[in-house]
Amino acid sequence: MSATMSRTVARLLAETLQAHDVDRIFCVPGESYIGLTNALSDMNAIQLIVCRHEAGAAFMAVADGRLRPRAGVAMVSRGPGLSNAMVAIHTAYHDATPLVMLVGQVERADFGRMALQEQNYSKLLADVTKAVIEVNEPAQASEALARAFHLAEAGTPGPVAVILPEDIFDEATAAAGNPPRPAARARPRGGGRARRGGVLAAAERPLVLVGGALAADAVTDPTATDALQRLAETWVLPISPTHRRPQLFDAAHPNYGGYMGIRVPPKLMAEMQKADLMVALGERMTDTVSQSYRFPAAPEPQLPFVHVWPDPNEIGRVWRPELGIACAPVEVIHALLARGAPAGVEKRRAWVSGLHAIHRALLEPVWEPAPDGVNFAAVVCAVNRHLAADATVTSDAGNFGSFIHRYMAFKPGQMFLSSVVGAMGSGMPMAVAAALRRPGTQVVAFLGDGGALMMGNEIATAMQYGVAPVMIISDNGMYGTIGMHTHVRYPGRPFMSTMRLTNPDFAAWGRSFGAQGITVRTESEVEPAIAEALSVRTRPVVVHCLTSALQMSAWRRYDRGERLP
Ligand SMILES: Cc1ncc(C[n+]2csc(CCOP(=O)(O)OP(=O)(O)O)c2C)c(N)n1
Repeated sequence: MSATMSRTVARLLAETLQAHDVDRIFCVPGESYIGLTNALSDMNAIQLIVCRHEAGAAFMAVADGRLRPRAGVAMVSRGPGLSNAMVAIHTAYHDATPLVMLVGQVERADFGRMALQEQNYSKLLADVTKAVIEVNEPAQASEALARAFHLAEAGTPGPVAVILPEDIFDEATAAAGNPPRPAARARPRGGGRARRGGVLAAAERPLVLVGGALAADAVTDPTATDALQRLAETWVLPISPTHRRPQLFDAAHPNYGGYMGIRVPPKLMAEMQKADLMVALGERMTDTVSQSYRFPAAPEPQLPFVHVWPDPNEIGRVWRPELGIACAPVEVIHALLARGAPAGVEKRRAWVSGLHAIHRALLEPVWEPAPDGVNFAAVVCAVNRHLAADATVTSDAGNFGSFIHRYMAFKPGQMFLSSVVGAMGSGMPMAVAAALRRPGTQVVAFLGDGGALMMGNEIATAMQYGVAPVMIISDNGMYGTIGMHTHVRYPGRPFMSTMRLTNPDFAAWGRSFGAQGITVRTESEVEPAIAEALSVRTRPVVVHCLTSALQMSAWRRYDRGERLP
């Protein structure tokens, strides 16, 4: 990218985006940045996906940031446009997903006057972004973008906003385009090798949690999950994928040590608590994974805790680790493989198989029919049977998701996408982004009736761009999760009526967009419906499941109030 030629700032920005490997931008158009859309329309290399809601556009960009090695990119208008996108930016911040948000702004001459839809983005975005970069100097537009990609992708990845005033796009500039900045990649230090290997070799009952940073490594380095499996086998380690990262380890592999999700079932947790070492390998660590800061206890873990995360700021922020390693988790896996397994790891065999046996028992497709609708377990188990080896599954937030984590046996090659921090509305847009990024593969979105009407409108975007995700909607007629929490915290108080939802016929709703619509009213209809839905592949499918509200989650049924194993 040369400095000699004069061009518009919009053209320079478009070329800089292309130089950063951007091939797709998700947007809802706005008058504040039409200069940039205009320039992008001259460049076939970047596809604009025009969405129906900025949250949808930004959730799609979040998904894209997980499906490829670069930040996802969304473009929204000022004020109302950005405000709509906030929920997805919040997810990117908590979930450590690289995201570049391009945001239109009022003209520079009007700054501070509260001009139409003007907002102070540094204030608005202070707690949900890594940086807000305001481009007030056209000559710095390209440099600002290069900085935004660098910051979004470096260390703990996250969202960066680039604020672009409406009047800069058509200005001529002779400024040079900025190429991408090479990522500085930390590796485990040689000196720490003995200690690292020593701690892991000595443990008799280690737990190894694998999370988001390893999922990111697996996108850049497809051998990462194979390497993890070899490490587990040779070093005799149990591997536990963390909350909403189930695709990192084959659930059927004998070294699978149990899913470390939201509220681990008591039997598995009791066994896990016998551990004498916990290694968080690319897991940032949250209240969810740590079972509300109890395992490991914050700030002083009750067992030696090794934290591997690509950012030293994060290690030691909440928990005091025994050992902190600031690098990509896959580097630690490779280093341990290169070192070779130490003598004596066989002593862990019984520990690994004990954890695995509990996990296998929990995976068993066991459930009872419910009196007031289809038990969603039946639907999820049917999807599990029909899921392709390279399928993508997305999940919105809600109790229906507990059935996915209890009954579906994921394996590497499959992809799982969700707002790890639990934002409703993410499931459908993420499915659209996955269907665009992984053409020809099966994409299944699980949604509650709450989430389906929050962001299910992006089925229109799927139709517009010719992709065919399958939406499976659990219609239990209420905001079930909140009903359950109300029932648990305030027993005897009404919740079924207060959390109730009046729903449309979702199959007919899907058909009105051009999708195929299927209704499941009884358990006997589940298997043929799912088999049909997953075989269509040519247009979106909506499977409307009339599910039980009494079966509150995969673990709890209202009429007995009990928690299953
Ligand atoms: C954007 C957003 N708003 C509110 C919540 C709080 N919340 C979590 S789960 C839930 C209910 C979800 O209901 P539904 O989609 O019907 O699924 P169900 O729990 O019934 O399975 C709500 C309101 C949230 N997580 N995200």
